[in-house]
Amino acid sequence: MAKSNFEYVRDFEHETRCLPNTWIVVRIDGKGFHRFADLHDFVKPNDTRGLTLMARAAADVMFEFTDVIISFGHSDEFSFVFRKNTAVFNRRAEKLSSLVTSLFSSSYVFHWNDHFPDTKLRYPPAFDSRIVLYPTDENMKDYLSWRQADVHVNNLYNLSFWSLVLKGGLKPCEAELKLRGTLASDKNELLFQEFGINYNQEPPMFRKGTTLLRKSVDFLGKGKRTIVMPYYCDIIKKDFWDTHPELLKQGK
Ligand code: DGT
Ligand code: MG
Ligand code: MG
Ligand code: MG
Ligand code: MG
Repeated sequence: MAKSNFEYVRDFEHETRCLPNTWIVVRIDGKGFHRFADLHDFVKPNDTRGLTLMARAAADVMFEFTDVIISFGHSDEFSFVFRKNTAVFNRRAEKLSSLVTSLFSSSYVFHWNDHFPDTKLRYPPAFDSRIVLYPTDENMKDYLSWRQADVHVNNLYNLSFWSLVLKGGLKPCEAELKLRGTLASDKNELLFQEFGINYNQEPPMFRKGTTLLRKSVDFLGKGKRTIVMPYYCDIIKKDFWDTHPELLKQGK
């Protein structure tokens, strides 16, 4: 068939290929989840229903994209790490980023009722995404450590803040003032002295975020099945990578 006169518009299209031999990280983050969480009565500061729904949607992304070797999330965000030499969609950045995000979003909505059986979804949530490339294993591990360190900082602050507001009767601005300039040790002390909370005994999911790994397990004696397993452990220390040596090997 002859080409139409309009064919030339294709030449305006532009695609970005991710650099070869680099870890590809796609990170999604909920748009305006401050409001979304309020409107849907999320428990403050951590709502187990919301966190497990995020992990459920992330697992769907891992079922679809088998080159994701590890994902990590907390709050309204999740990071997906594709193995260094993945050839999925010829490493086209827009394809990867848009498909991960749209699958994540639709899965979040799809499974909403299972996690929030008594809460009607008030509007369709949206997620943004970005792609970051990391050339070395060390860079990629540091990226994940950075995200987990963020969980710790935010969670300690949010728990202190909401304890002061919800249990201590402080106004939000008073709680903010009280916490300004405090160190982690001060917040630990405040939680313990004023509210009897031992921070280290808070649920690991809240303190450490959710790490999803692919694991091969025996399936009712009918051979091996690969499943996506949640872990709520430290991923900053070297120990994590020693315990799961296959990650960096699969990652190549
Ligand atoms: P953005 O990402 O710039 O569009 O704006 P936000 O509002 O999504 O801000 P972000 O991503 O920095 O922070 C996540 C917000 O989501 C934060 O305000 C608290 C809320 N959120 C996430 N998980 C929970 C939860 O389990 N419980 C409650 N109450 N809020 C949560
Ligand atoms: Mg933000
Ligand atoms: Mg957000
Ligand atoms: Mg966020
Ligand atoms: Mg098409």
